Amino acid sequence: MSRLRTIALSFALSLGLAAAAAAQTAPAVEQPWARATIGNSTVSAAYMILRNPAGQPDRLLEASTPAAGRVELHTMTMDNNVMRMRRVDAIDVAAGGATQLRPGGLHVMLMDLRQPLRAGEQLQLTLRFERAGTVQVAVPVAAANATAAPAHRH
Ligand SMILES: [Cu+2]
Repeated sequence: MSRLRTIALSFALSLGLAAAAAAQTAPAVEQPWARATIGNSTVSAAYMILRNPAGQPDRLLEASTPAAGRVELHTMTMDNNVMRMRRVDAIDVAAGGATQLRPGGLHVMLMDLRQPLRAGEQLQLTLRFERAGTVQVAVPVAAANATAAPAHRH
């Protein structure tokens, strides 16, 4: 192997290691999915697991997608046997921990959808974390009845 090629190889290797190190501290988004819309509804929600491998806590501050005019972070709570949604300023992810967004709980609320979401499609979601910055996620759209969830009312 030539000396030049050896240098090029070790450079590529160190780049790879740097990328791996960065990947270890950025939050990992696992099992993302969004619910298909019913009829001509313009609202839906996206769910996922946010995993934070960093040694410090992080917070999801904001989400956006070209597919929706408005995106909010929501939670759901039981209030006299009625599920109610409310907006939250941020979603915490503990250091070395994970936070699950799921039907009936925390979710990314998609509003003013530009077109209906159909199962099998994908939408591009941009998540902004307080510490880790911006993370892009491809979110597959699953059938409207993928898991039982209370109806959203806005
Ligand atoms: Cu909601």
